[in-house]
Amino acid sequence: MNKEIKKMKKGKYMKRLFSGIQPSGTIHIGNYFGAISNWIKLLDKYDCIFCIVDYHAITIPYDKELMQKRIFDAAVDNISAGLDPEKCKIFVQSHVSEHTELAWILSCFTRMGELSRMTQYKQKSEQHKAHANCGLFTYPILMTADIAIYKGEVVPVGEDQIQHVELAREIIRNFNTAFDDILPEPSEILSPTPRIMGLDADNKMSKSLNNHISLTETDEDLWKKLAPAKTDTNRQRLKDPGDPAKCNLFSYHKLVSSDAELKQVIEGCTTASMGCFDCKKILCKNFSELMGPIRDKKEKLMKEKDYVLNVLNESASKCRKIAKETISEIKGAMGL
Ligand code: AQP
Repeated sequence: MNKEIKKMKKGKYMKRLFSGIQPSGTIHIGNYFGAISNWIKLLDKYDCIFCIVDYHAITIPYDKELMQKRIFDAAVDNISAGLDPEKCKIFVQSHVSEHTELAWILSCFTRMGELSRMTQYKQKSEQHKAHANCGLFTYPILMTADIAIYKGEVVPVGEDQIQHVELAREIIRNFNTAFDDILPEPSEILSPTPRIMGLDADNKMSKSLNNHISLTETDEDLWKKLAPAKTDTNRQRLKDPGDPAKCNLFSYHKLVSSDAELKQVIEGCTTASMGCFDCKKILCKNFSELMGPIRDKKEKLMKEKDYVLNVLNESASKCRKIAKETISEIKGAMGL
């Protein structure tokens, strides 16, 4: 039996939740609706640890001059979106070295065949052919260590990460079978919208595919992205009716538009009484309403650099304490 690691929060025992985000570019609405919005809902239910996973971000080519800015921006975007630092820990992965120490240990419990089945590895090694490296291949082991070092029990992620959480369970099961049942097997939690497609309508929205809408886009940039975005290809002319089910932008409408607006858009599209331009204008307004308060909070936080850095440092020091306890328990069990 796994030992249940739970923490007292407001007089109640809570399971530990872990999730991460890469500082590999602008946080986008795919990250928000696939993961971050769910993280916010779970803040009061779990003992939450969120990690800006910079070691994961170096598995693909990156600009070293931009890294610290991207880490800082990721922290600001997440806090602005609603990750209240009073209710969770938010820290940077490379600030707690036990993650990589445990990753090495867990690599000895991971089969090469399992790693080579990972869809993300196949896609990213294809996308970055000249840079397909061992770190990209062993990415899921580090992710397993990220979760296991805190004995994380639940992992809220987007659909693209389910396969990695499944592998994490298997790696941890292999470890537990060989030694004491030290590590809990984590379960994924999905948001109601676990896969947001990119503006290209062909791939999932991604930081590195340049098909994203940033979470803090200005109104002007928002419109620049939505105006030329693909809709149902049947709508060549204004009088051609369309099918919202075949329109990528309708999937965005479902994220932010009211029931009445959805009805209006369906009717307008299927009877050709509304053009794509007007449909996009409604969408643009609704995204802007979602982003407005996040942009305002971000503007304020960008001027409070010390506060943000303090949140990251304090969280890292609390996480380091937990990580040291886990690694020492693991080494003891392994005879190291
Ligand atoms: N399009 C998406 N739809 C739903 N969820 C998504 N997530 C990412 N894209 C979508 C979820 O967001 C969390 C953080 O993701 P990440 O930054 O750690 O890694 P990622 O999945 O690789 O995100 P990107 O944007 O595609 O980054 P790059 O281009 O750098 O690889 C995760 O829970 C993820 O599932």
